Amino acid sequence: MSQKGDIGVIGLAVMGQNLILNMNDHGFKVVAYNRTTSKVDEFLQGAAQGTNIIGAYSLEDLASKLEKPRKVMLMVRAGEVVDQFIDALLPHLEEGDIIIDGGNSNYPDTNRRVEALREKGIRFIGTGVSGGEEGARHGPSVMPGGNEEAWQFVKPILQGIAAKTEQGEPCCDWVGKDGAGHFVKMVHNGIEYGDMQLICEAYQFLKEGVGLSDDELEATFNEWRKTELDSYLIDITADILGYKDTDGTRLVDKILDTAGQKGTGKWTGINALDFGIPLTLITESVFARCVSAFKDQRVAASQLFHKTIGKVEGDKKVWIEAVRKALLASKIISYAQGFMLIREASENFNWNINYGNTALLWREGCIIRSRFLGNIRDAYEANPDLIFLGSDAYFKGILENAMSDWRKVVAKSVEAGIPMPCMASAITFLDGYTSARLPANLLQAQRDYFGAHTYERTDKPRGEFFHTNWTGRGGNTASTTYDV
Ligand code: NBP
Repeated sequence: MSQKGDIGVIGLAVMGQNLILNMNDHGFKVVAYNRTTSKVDEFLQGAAQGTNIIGAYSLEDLASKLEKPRKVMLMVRAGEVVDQFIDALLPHLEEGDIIIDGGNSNYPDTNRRVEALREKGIRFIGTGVSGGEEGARHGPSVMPGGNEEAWQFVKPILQGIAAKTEQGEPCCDWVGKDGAGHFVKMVHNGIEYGDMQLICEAYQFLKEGVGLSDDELEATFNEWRKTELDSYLIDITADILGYKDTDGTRLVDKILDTAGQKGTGKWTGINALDFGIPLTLITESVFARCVSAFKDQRVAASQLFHKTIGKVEGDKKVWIEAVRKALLASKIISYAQGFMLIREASENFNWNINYGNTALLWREGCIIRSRFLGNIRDAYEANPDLIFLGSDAYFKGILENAMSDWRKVVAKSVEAGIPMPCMASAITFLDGYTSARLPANLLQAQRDYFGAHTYERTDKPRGEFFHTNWTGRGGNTASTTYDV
């Protein structure tokens, strides 16, 4: 072999194979390896036939076929397998070589790996890759973070294969040090959960409440493609709603109503709780999947409670428009919450994440790609310190314009007995966030009553704490240890 490989990829499942083919299309020479080495031959004789892709049959073989500094990308199952491959690779690598983990790793693992490998002279990148098979093959959204020294070496490859915006900008840029890339990918997945659940709530309300026919539903989603809701998930929903089974009826109606999950939505919710960020919508969307999984319990409870859904009376067209506005407004809240979480992590870990750039990374290539992300990018470019996305003039305008319809839809869903956890949580969040005064005065009084947790007073400066002996039986000592 005359010329050495630009990059090695380990893992020849759906993501690995397609990323390799994408790299090859962009002129990079790729060395492919897989634990089960028969898959290397299958790949070379199958999808990779006629390309410049080279096979490797051991990690030593892989390392020997790579240009230095070596760049090795792992596209294997996240978790222990990544650590196993790192350990197995180390004897074959030299100082300055680069390992890229492109799987869905949990960011604390990436934080740990960057540090551990830095000590060994190996530069580690943890990158989110989104867009599934199609994205991997023709342009994914790529969210790299980790050891910054490595970025210059992998940038041409990762930006080369990434999706591009209409203006030709790659949906791939440096996110930040350590696990920043994987954190942003995790939030991306959480947002995906929220977007999907919001669409499902709109679908159920219109189908079972308003009583739209299959054709009307399909037409509605096709119309929404032409609005600010224009996005990949609305596109595929329109397609799914139109898809007919062999007997001519809609296939979607025959699909069992239990949703699976792989954990990244849950991780997002757990991190929101850890960071103290009210990521209500995404967390509700994870719980909605949990409720859906209780199929047998739900069937039994529906009989026990004689559950029916009330009819939503009124002009169908008026309801469709109200639901569209409620969906759009709720989506703004979801992204606003997601960016609050990213900001909190960025400040906490000193990642220095550029929020406008993050929106750009998701603009194309990934599952949440949408026109809307272009507006988010504009909002953060205009004001990088924007704390709440809904305060940006464009988004504030949409929220205000949607407000009365949004309330009407959520109120009607409660009246009709149609579950709407995400749209309801979105408006509830906004009501709380825009309330200058909340009932937490009473809450803090309760805490002080039973646990002597103290309170601040509206008629005294912030930072002065008071304790009251509410019953006359307690002492005057405040608690420093009892936390509720
Ligand atoms: P999988 O997540 O199914 O992983 C398959 C690869 O992992 C194969 O190369 C397999 O080798 C290897 N592997 C496994 Br499984 N167990 C192993 C072990 N104990 N030791 C060594 N190798 C092992 O592949 P994927 O769906 O292509 O995803 C790759 C990564 O990208 C994952 O982290 C995934 O979460 C992430 N991701 C996937 C998607 C998607 O749409 N699928 C999208 C975005 C990100 P073998 O062939 O020898 O079994």
